[in-house]
Amino acid sequence: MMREKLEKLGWRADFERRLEGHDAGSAFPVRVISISRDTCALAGEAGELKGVLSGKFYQDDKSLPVVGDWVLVRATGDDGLSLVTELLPRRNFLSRKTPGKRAAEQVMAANIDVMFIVQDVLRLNVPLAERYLALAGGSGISPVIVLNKCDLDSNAADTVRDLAGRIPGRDIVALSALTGEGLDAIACRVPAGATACLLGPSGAGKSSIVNRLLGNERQRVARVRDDDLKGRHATTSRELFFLPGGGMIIDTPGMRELMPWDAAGLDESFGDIDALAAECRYTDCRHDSEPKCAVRKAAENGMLSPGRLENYLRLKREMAFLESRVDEKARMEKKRKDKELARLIRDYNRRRDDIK
Ligand SMILES: Nc1nc2c(ncn2[C@@H]2O[C@H](COP(=O)(O)OP(=O)(O)OP(=O)(O)O)[C@@H](O)[C@H]2O)c(=O)[nH]1
Ligand SMILES: [Mg+2]
Ligand SMILES: [Zn+2]
Repeated sequence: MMREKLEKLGWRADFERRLEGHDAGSAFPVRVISISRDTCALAGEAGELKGVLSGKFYQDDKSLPVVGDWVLVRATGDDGLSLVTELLPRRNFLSRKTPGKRAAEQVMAANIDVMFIVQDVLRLNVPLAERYLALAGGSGISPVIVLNKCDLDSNAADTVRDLAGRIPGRDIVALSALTGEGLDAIACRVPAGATACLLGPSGAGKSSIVNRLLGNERQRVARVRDDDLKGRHATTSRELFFLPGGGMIIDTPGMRELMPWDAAGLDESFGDIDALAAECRYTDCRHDSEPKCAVRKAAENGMLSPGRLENYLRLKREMAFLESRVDEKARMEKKRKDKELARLIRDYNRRRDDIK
């Protein structure tokens, strides 16, 4: 089938298999651009569409589509709305623990190639950057650290050099969304058909970057010295934009807290520590006070930055705590289901006895 238009939206030839079993005559694939309370903006072969989610998405545990997802829609009556009937399997996705106390997963965006971790160069927070890197680890999404507002910092080049030393082997770019300097580094990392996602704290300049790339003021940005906006987000929902070069970029609201959901990403993004750990005497070494710990030794020798180790251990502890809470939740859920099943069987037997 000809899919040129869809390929521009990020459709891959191997996605065709995901359509098997669906009636191609009535249902067709489109990509989710944005989601609001009851409708979503979609893009497909016929251009942009407005959709509503089928009721089945609201039944328990079914994952809801997010920005970047591919879904199947069916044209509905004359209200101009398409009915979203199916969520197609994701190539990958970015997810975190929902903010607050609940131990639940929140998928932020799906089918992503590049993740831009944006920070204000004057407020660079390395542990936070490492957290974001852990989010990308293991997903096949290439992370790029973006230091924005370089127009405000005459020492930006030193900061980049210093950062490169602290997180070796990472892609780092410095730019200014205000002057446009260095912005090509963003554009060239999002070639036609590729999808990028901007993440980072509020006020880092994510929406300003989008506006610069688009050449207009599509996204609302916080006004400078607007103290009213302190602690609030200028951007409140996620949205996918089409870049002039044919790539796509998702703007997201700033995140106050970031807790990666998948522990697998952690070891991958701290590969240096993982490699050192192989030399520890105990395979289950926690790099705490165990004898012959290669990781702690490296930190003492200056081979490994103590700050990096500390951040790794903190993240590791947080992830372990989160996992234990998820396990606990699953255990409670199973108990509830088992009880329910036992009740159903009891009722069934009772009714059968009544009939007899
Ligand atoms: N000097 C300077 N200011 C910038 C630059 N980029 C963004 N700003 C300013 O920083 C403030 C925040 O920018 P936004 O683009 O709204 O930041 P954001 O990351 O989208 O923030 P949220 O939407 O709240 O997550 C605005 O006042 C921008 O004008 C830059 O490169 N240089
Ligand atoms: Mg914004
Ligand atoms: Zn150890």
